[in-house]
Amino acid sequence: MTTTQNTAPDPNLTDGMHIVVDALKKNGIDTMYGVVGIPVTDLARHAQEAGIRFIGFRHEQSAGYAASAAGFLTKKPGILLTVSAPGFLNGLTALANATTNGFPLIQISGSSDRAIIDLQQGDYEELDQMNIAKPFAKASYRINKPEDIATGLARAIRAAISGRPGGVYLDLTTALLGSVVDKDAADKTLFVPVDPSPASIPSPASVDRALKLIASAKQPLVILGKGAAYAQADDQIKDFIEKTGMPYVPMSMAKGLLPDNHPQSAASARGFVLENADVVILMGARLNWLLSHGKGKHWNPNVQFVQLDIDATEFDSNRPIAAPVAGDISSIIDAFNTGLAKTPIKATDAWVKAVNDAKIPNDEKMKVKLSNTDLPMDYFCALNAVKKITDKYQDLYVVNEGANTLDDCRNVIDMYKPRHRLDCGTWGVMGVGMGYAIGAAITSGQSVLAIEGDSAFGFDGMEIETICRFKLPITIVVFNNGGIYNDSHVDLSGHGDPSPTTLMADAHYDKMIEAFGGVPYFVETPEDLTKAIEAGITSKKPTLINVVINRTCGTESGHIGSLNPKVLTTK
Ligand code: ADP
Ligand code: TPW
Ligand code: MG
Repeated sequence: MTTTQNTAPDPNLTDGMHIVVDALKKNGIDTMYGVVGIPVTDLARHAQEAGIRFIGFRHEQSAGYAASAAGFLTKKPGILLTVSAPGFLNGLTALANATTNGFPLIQISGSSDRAIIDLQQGDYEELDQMNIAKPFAKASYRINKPEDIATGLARAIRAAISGRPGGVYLDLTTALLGSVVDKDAADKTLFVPVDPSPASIPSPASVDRALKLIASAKQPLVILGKGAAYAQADDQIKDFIEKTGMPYVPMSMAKGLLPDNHPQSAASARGFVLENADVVILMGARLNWLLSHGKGKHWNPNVQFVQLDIDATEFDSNRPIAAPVAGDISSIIDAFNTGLAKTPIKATDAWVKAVNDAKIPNDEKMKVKLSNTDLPMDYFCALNAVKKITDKYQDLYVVNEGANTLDDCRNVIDMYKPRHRLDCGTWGVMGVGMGYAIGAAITSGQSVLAIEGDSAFGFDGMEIETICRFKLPITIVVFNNGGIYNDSHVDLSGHGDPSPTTLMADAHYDKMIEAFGGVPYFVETPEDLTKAIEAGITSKKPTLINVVINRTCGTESGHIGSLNPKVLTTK
């Protein structure tokens, strides 16, 4: 293949940008998320012309979150397109977040002239992007030659979706994008990788060891993680859990894998089951901070773990795993379901009863909290109003971020469908809300309800313009308690500055969406909140509901105050 300078249109010629688009299309990529500028503006135009949707954002970070949500929901890598240097860096947080959460994402970025970058001679938007991306990505590649475009994309796709999914960086230089080559020769380079996410079959010995350990348990427990949700093995998992009768607890993004109102859900007896389970089956869930690393007072000191994970390096990361099973969840659960004939497993009546008994007082306490109707509303009062809608419209996608807004919502709002809840995830990151909501709306076409703290919403609030521009069926609820965690009202500055946690409690976030033609609501009562949400999700019109929340009821750091270093306290 010969490379020449840019020339006038000639049907026998093509260029780097068109080859990229052709390669994406051939690989079934139907949507790109991003922000354009030099050198990728025409790449987005060509993609659109070729029938790939281009969802243009106001900030690359949100575009990256949207693409990674699409990746998690569909098992196909989401595509983020960014410009060089600052655009690339704005997207990098989303790339790192995707890697941390195990969401398949490919960030494709234009970059400047290699020769000038390498000698640091000050090119326009000069940055050594490929090397900077490496610690934040599963893989980081640069394509330098037009004949390597299809190979580069195939490598990126394989890295994003094989094994533990994650973020991949793909660097496209300006010279590559602008290179002009023979079209026939370029077409011949295109290909689709065969079986890019191969099944990973567990060894029979590991399956046998795991089933025997579970069968020996007196008080077994399943913990479902977002790896299990991602695996799309919903029916097999349900079958295994129902056949064995074991109680289970879903991690937040595994909620709905089995409906939260399933009789075997032990979510409301979480403390009790963690303290008492003698064998815990981690199904696509890591023993990270979200599970207190499997150690300490929250856990039965004699607990043994069975861990099902596609990434064998995960085992023993926090404590010894008695029965590791390496493989993909679908293949493992198939093997488990078959193995039950030889090694039957059935949770005992005594254990099931103990778990059910432990749920009763907690369910009662929750009922009392939800019945509070004092104004201004606290989180539970407001969430009870939201729950009326989420229980009625069970297909609704729910996006959720904040501190109290996150923790209380996770506990109150039941999910009924797999992969319908997206939240702050492994990092507890703020600013994912609008991106995740857009990714969910674009991939599903269904209504999305984003339940946002007022601080969380502020990180990416400008994306409501994107939501309105694309007329997406997204209803945003902003729980406005005037601050991060709460409005502590303490002025330690001595000259009238707001406190570090204070935001504007009297703000009208609803007015923001008016600017773009969306539907605004300002609500102060649970009745009005329920009505506004129902109107929003059934009309499918972009809607923003500012909910006045009691300024003092939130706790600092939500439910993870224990992780907050406090040594010498201030006033
Ligand atoms: P959660 O936050 O819900 O507890 P994590 O993100 O900590 O979940 O853990 C998910 C785990 O699932 C990761 O260790 C990842 O390697 C694993 N995983 C992801 N996809 C699959 C799959 N298809 N099969 C098996 N394990 C998977
Ligand atoms: C990227 C730190 C954790 S929770 C939170 C912040 C800023 C906001 C909590 O206030 P919000 O919710 O959303 O109003 P509520 O209901 O408790 O009042 N920057 C990033 N990520 C994180 N996690 C932070 C800062 C933080
Ligand atoms: Mg708040």
